[in-house]
This record gives sequence, structure tokens and C-alpha cells, in this order.
Amino acid sequence: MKKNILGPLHFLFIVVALFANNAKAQNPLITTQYTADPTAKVFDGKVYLYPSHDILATPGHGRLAWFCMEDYHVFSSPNLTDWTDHGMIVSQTKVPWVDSTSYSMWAPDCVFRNGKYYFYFPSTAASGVNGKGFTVGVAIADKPYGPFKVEPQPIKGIHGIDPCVFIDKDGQAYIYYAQGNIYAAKLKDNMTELASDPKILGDLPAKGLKEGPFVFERNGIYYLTYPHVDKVTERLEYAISNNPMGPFKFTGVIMDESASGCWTNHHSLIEFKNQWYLFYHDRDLSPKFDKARSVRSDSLFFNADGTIQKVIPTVRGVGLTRANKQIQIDRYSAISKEGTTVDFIDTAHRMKGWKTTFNQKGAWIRYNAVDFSVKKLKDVDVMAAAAQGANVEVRLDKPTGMLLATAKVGKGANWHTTKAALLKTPVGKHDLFIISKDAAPVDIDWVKFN
Ligand code: FUB
Repeated sequence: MKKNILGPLHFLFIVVALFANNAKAQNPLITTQYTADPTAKVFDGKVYLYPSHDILATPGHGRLAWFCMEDYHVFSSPNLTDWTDHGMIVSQTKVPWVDSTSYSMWAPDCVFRNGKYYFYFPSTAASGVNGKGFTVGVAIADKPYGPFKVEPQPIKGIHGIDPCVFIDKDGQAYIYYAQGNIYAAKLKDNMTELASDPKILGDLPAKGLKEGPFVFERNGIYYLTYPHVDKVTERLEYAISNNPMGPFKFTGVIMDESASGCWTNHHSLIEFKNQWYLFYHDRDLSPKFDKARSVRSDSLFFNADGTIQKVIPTVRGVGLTRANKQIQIDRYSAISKEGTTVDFIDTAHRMKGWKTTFNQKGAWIRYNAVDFSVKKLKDVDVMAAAAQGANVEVRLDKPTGMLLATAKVGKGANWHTTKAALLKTPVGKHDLFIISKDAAPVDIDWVKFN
């Protein structure tokens, strides 16, 4: 009889490893590393996220104060709340045609065809390969999270960045990419060779850089969505057509220029469980350097005529948050006009996340969509620090809504948890309100129901 090799210790290791890789919900979606250029796809009922991986260049490793990317990770989520990092899938040192001193593994895409996952990525070719500069390669896997086997040569005839592959209902695949303008070409069935010469999609706004194309079809309309520098930084626009090769007619703006000043934006759209979502990026974890970006997601809505409503970026993001998880209220849906601020917990270690500070009686913060369908909730923990002590109320749905608990945060500048018994047991989905009852300042990291 074969021995079961997965003993209790192995099992514990696997569980710990899985949770160690878990990224957080809310925006930004991932706070364990910088991520950018998110291509989201729905495969086998889960959302897979293929972003670029920004790192900080150091002398001899990449160009200082510029984009620096050496590999790709893939993440997945069953619910848009819990994200798992499946680890590194392609690295510049493992691609024969890439100049591995270039650190230029820019925005990728992934599509499923005939039982295989095709991962497309741009990078700078080693001298003599496919001409000069950026070109696009392919890596192929049996699963959406790899392992991916890299094709030895890039796609012949492509000079540019930001590949996006769209497969039409008739099975024809198209590849789009950018090089100042946006280009389109047909792909052969093997998905690794061009079936037509690339052509510029010329009907888009003529002035200003356009890049990062993302193409999809909905109700017979082909949407070409792309970042465009109309004024100072990139905003997300879209154009529509009745043919995947165009002509595309500029139709509107999906997202305005970032309020943070992040120069790039790069995006993708998916429909998941009857809701559309926009994935994009900003510089949440690196407010002073916009080449160290973080991916985000917000809900997106179509009008009846197929036009797209503008998406206003939020920090709350999407997905339900279970009541018995640490609820990061600083990823808020709304705050009181006065008395509430949000800042990094530790500006020297920004990946530790953010805190909420109340410094006025009645100041509040609202965190939407908490799932209370957790059995036998008895109390709530509030992770807080208040030099002079503080009383903090936990309520549902509005600042004067059902009072669940009052946490009496003890005096002390150090972070500590305060437990407060629940006066009522909530059920279903609610918005959470945390309200300060004192004028003295109190910092809050998270709340969690037990
Ligand atoms: O991430 C590097 C480049 O910045 C991408 O390829 C562009 O789309 C822009 O986001």
C-alpha cells in the first residue's frame, strides 16, 4: 500500500504558504508588491489577474527613476475579495530573445484557446532579434497560473508594446499593440504568428500618445479601449466599431486623468457574475514616484445604448468583505466632511497600509458592503491607538444607524486591540460606520468581528 506523503506537517506548510501569498481586498488590490497594467480575465469561474510587476531600479539593475520590470506574477480570486499570488510565471532571464539587462517586461495579456493559455508580453529584444527595440513574445501553459513555457522567438513582425489578444465569435484571433499609435493584425490559429500585416487604427484622436489597447465585444459592438494623453497624463477612452479591425469611432472617456498625477493608466474590463469591472492602476503605495504602481478595480456600468458610464476611482474597490476578517476601514466609501483623515501607518514602510485618524467628536468613516452572514458573532475588535483614550462607536448603514458596540480604547500611543461586546447581532450585508465620540485624536487600523 502506498504511504500518504502529505502528513500533518506538510498540510500545515501548504496552508501557511497559501495564506502567506494572499493579497488583500479593496484598492489597491495587491499590497505585497508593486503591480501595474492589470489584464484581468475570467477563466473557469475565477478572475485571473496578469499585471506588470514594478520594482525599483538600483545601480546596475534597470534604468534609475524609470520603469523597471523583470518578471510577471499571476493572481487569482474566486470573489474579487480574496486574492492569491500564484508566484512568478515568466522572468526576463528565462526568455531567450529578451535583453535581460533591459528590465522591460511591460504590460502583458493572456487568452485561452483550444485547451491552452497563451500569455503575451512585450520586452526589449536582444540585439539582432526581430529588429530593434520592443517586440512581443508568447508563453504557453495548460493552466491559467502556469507553468508557462516560453516560445524561443518573439512574434515576427511586431514592433511595439502592450499586446492585447481578442478572439472573435467566429474563432479569428486578433492582436493589438501600441507604438505611439494603436496597431491591429490577425493572428494565425497557432496564436504565435501574424496572419496579416499590422495596420494602424487611424480613426482615434490624432494628437497625444495612445497605448495599452484592450478590445472586447458586447452585444455585437466591438470596443477598443485605451489610455490616451489628451492633456497632461493618461485618461482611459473608448471607441466602437462593428468590426474588430475597425474603423473605430471615438465614443467617450471611461476614466479621467488620475487625481494623484500618476502619468500612466492601463486597464482591462471583465464581466464577472453579471457585473462589469474596470481594472486600472494608480500610484497608491508610491505617492512620489509613479513608476511603482498598484492595480485597482471598480465597478463599471453600460448604458442601454451600449455607451460606457464614467468610472470614478474609489479606495473601497469591489467585493464583499466578511465581517470576521480585518476590515481595513481606511479603504473607505465615504468620510465625514471634517475630522477624519487617512494616511500611511508608517511612511517608511508603506506596504503596511493605511490608518484612519479621527480628531473631532462625531467624525466618521463608512465602509460599504460587509458580509455579516458569519454565525455566532459576539464581539468586535478595534485595532487602535489613542494617547488620551477614546470611545469609538460601531454602527450599521448610517452614522445614526443601529449601534452594534462602543469600543473604549485605553490610553496609550501604541497600537492595541480593544474588544467590545456586540449589543445586537447583525445579519446579511451592511455598510459599516465607525464614529468617534471624543474630540481627542484616535488612530484606527482595522476592525474585526468575532
Ligand atoms: O508599464 C509600462 C508601460 O506603462 C506600459 O506598457 C504602458 O501601458 C504604461 O502603463
